[in-house]
Amino acid sequence: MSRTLPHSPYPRDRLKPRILHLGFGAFARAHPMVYLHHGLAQTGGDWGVVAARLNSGVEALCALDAERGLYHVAEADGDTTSLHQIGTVIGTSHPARDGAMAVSDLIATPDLSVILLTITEKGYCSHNGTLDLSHPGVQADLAGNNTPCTAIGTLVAGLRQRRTAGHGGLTLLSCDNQPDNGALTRAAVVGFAKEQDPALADWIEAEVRFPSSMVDRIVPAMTPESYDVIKGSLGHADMNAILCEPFRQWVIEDNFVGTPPPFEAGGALLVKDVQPFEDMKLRLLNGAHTTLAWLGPLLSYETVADCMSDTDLPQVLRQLMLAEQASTLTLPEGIDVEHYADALLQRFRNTRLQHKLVQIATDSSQKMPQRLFAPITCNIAADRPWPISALAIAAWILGLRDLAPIADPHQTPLRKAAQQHDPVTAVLTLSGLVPDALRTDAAFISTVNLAFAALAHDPRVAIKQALLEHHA
Ligand code: CS2
Repeated sequence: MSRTLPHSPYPRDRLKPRILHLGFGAFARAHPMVYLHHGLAQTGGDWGVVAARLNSGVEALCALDAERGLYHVAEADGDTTSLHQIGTVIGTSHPARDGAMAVSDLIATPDLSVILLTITEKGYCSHNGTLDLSHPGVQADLAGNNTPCTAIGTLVAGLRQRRTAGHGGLTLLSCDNQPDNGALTRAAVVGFAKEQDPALADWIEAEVRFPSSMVDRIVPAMTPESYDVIKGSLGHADMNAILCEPFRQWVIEDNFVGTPPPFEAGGALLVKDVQPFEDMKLRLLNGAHTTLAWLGPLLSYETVADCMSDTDLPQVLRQLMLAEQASTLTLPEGIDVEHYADALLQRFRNTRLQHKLVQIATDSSQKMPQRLFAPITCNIAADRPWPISALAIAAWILGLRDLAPIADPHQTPLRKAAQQHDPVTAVLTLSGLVPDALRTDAAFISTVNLAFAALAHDPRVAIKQALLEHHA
């Protein structure tokens, strides 16, 4: 299938299909594959990857096949661009090209040990930490005969085949930005299996491990300019390449069936408890991202780095992180949160990334709960002010009302609610969106309403006012 290339720091012909990566997009190329690449270079081994997607992206997988899985990752900041040729992918799979059961067939193959997931928040088809049985995709997969369309249905179909083939369990490792993503994956997979076959659900609970993980690397969607940068550094085009920031972090719960792939040798941290790392990253980095994604357009900015050149926005983020989010966290041992926040602000200033706000704003209804609603709930309980978080939510509702539509699984009801006479109440009381404790809290709604009115009147003044509130 592949041969050792002069550039590969490990023999590619030894790699076997031991890892399946479901949802193989830009982040997969730039994050877990980079860890595996460096790990294999350190320790060797046979940990090859089959890159799979279920919906869009069959062309991207074919393009990867045409290069025998090889592609480049460019890590860029300031004047520096560092290139790595990644050789971990040994094959690809897509149901539209290879047959409806291609991916689940792979799950049942004896060499397979780990399934990596980057299927985005909505891919888990879950609500409040459990499988959403009213989700149309879940209903279709439960009604259908073995030709799943959701990631969860595909995983369960594959695990059923694996059990029948007698190959034993494996590890399902979520790499999506969700709190307790291991437990979430487990609940969705086991919940789905239970609906079909309780004995299969028992087998999964006994044989499959679901470690949680915190992933961090800023990987913007590729643009013509980023392909040009890569061409400039490489001397030729690579349409499979990815440009990202130099920073990367991966904290993984040490909970694998058998020996884990050499992620640790590639720089990952294996720990007993991921949660403090997850919460810190989701609230500080992702919470700040979501805040910029909606406040930035009100000041006519298009990228994260543009926002960082603003007179007020860097301070808005610092206050959000340190005055509103940090106090809601149990920090991982040894972390200096001011240092962490300042390092994040520095990462956001990376002008080489062209990280579009609209990319971050996508699927906001799936991101708000862990990034903003959960910390607001803690702040309300502790009687602490949360003026920047209120602005962020108000800016989201204003954007839903006034901006061109941005993809979101709840786009239709959200946009309809945002056109109502009182958009804040209409959006925040939609069912299944905001946690009940907030949805029914009149003080929460009126705080966001005030922020909304201020932003709609004059975003600059509203932002300056919110900044002053922490000093009041
Ligand atoms: C971003 C993340 O699009 C988004 O929602 O906040 O993709 C972010 O860039 C990564 O989580 C950084 O690790």
